[in-house]
Amino acid sequence: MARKEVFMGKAKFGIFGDGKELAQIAMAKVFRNGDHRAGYYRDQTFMLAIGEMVLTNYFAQLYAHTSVEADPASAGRQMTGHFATRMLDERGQLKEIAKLKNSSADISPTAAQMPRLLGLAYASKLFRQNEELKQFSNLSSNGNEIAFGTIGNASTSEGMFFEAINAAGVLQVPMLISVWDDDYGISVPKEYQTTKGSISKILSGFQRSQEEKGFEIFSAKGWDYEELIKVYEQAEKICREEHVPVLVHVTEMTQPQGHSTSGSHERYKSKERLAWEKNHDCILKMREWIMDQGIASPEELDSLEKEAKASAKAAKDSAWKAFTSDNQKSQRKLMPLLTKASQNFSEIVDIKKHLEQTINPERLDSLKAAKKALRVLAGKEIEVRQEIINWVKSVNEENFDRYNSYLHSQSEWSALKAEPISAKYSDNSPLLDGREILQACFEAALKRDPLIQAFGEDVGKIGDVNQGFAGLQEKFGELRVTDTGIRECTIIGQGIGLALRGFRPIAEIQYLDYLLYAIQILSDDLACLQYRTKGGQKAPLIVRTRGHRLEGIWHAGSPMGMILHSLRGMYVLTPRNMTQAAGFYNTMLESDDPCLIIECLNGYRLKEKLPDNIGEFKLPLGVPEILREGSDVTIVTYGSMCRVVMEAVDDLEKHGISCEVIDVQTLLPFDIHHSVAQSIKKTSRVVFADEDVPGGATAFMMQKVLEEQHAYGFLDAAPLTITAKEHRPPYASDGDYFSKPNPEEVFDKVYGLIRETEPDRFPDIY
Ligand SMILES: Cc1ncc(C[n+]2csc(CCOP(=O)(O)OP(=O)(O)O)c2C)c(N)n1
Ligand SMILES: [Mg+2]
Repeated sequence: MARKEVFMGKAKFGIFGDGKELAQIAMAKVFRNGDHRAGYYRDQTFMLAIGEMVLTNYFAQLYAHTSVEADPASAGRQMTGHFATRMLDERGQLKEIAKLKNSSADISPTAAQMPRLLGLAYASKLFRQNEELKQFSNLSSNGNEIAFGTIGNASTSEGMFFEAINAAGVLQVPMLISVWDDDYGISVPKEYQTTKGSISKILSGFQRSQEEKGFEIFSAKGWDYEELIKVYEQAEKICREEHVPVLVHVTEMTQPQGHSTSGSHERYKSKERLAWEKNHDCILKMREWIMDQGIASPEELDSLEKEAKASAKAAKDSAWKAFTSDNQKSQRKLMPLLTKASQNFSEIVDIKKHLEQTINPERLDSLKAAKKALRVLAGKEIEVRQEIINWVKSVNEENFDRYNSYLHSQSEWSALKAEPISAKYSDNSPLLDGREILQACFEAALKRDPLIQAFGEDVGKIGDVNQGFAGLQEKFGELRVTDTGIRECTIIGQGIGLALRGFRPIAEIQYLDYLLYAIQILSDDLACLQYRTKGGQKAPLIVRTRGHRLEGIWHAGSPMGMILHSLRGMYVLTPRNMTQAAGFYNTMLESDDPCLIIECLNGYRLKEKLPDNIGEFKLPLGVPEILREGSDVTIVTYGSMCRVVMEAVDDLEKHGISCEVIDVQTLLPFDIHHSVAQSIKKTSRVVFADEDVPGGATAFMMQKVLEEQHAYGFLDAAPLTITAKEHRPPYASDGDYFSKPNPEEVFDKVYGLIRETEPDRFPDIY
């Protein structure tokens, strides 16, 4: 039915779970309250069977109905087959998820449900093993929850599948992953996907034994109900009771209508295969089994099927009716206005007619018509013109909520609403290494909130490579401050899953250069979670990393443009020293937004004064700090570049050039009160400086300041950027000096900028 809707043009795209129904019924029988799912687009039967989706929801998503009530998973934002439950209440706080059946929000990239699945399972281990967490009975019942994963056979070819499987085996977490195996990934058969053509066969080395921990691995045929039930019952018991990860390989599944609505499988499946699929369709097989068992007669089954069809049709019709009537509400208000306007303007008669004749009109059709009508009415002093303008304004507001809201948290815990608290110092505030400032901040945090977790490569025993967590594993135990394998993508997934289940994780990526291994999952899963569920789920994960400047091609990177372009939905904080970093950690640990905090890799040994209120002071986001006041030029920078710029500015001052230096502190959000524009008003010149490539984050800052802050009109000279070279910085001090901006380069460029207007006062140096 849904497929037909697509072919009739009532929906854009269809991808369905037919051929995979029976295993999902079996899985649903062992899925209990408190459990979590991370799966993919074939799971419609499972979602219906656990009662977390009704058929009208299913059709509402197919049509892209933007109402949360109609499509609770995504409010029309996700294409069909992207399931999710609403885990947050109206205020945006977690519901009592230990008592609910939960599904994390699906995403389209194949296998990208795996990293998050690991974290969802890891949470159970922590709830069971950490006594301090027993109080959170709203989040977990003693860690009894299983994280159920589903994945297609071909998607197991992805690297992150293997990374997550290995990590789950190491961590021994209750993760029950089902592979729906239909022998194909779109048109590509298993010979091209999997060694030996079987994922359970090649994973058999993971099988646990008496002596060694590992996985329990089962397989079952997708059309054999008794076998499926038996396997899932065993799998559940081992997984839930012993916290052993389990893989269930469900083979001999079919895909009766091909992969999706965008192509037919007759193009790539042989006649024999198509015939086999027909005979092994799991609904057909189930029917045979029911009759063999004498559970129901063919007539009874016929009538059940008839009923099912009728109820599906009724659900489809009612979802369509609700969708179209909601969609056309604003158009109904516009029509009389167009009628009124068309009395005097014949062009508007045509615009109106065109809109009336549009089949299944969408919101864009009426907005287009209104805007075209307003072009005709431009400059005309008639009442209806204002009425149409008001209509446009009001639909724009409504549509902003429908299509653009929830990029970030909109709750009272939004990081932007945090009350700042200044750092306090007294006469005996000690001067410490930067890393010790951070360590004091983390210690206070771990003491304050048992849900705070820190983990990553080398974070546990040695307290990270720069010792920000030094000694804290000893104090708080291995479950709170934890080493992980070298696996950036699933370190982030571990954090996402934990955060979804109510933890406050700090996941560490050892160096900024290695964020590339995790950027996909950060972008596809974490950054868009609130958005794609329209506030139905959140994962306030703090990603901690360090970078900008140290040594060599892979330890000195500052790929800020890449980050800014791919992580909208997260906040990106770039503190220049460890005190600022601590202030941001304190702010973010109390907010419910995810963020990336980038510490300066060359700052851990520099001396800083320890604030007396290290565990409490909070820095606001989007509020720059003026590091030096000046009148000739505004220099906008952040992170490690602050020190480079300050050195240059000292020299410039000696030559009579007065610079105002602004550390923007956070790139997302960027200078929310437009203080850079205020500064340019005074200096009339602006320089954007950082260590990214040309056109990277400096271009981002320039767009913000010139366009968004309207600073263009205050400028008397062309804006300037100072950046690193286009290549990565070679090893050693000279490699750095000739690749990254240095104080002499900053001096020369700023001097040159000032010389442009006062060549007599500032003679040519070279
Ligand atoms: C990273 C990525 N690459 C490609 C695609 C396009 N794509 C969508 S589904 C699919 C095949 C998946 O096959 P399988 O995992 O066996 O699941 P099935 O559809 O057979 O159930 C592909 C290639 C995608 N969604 N994500
Ligand atoms: Mg497949």
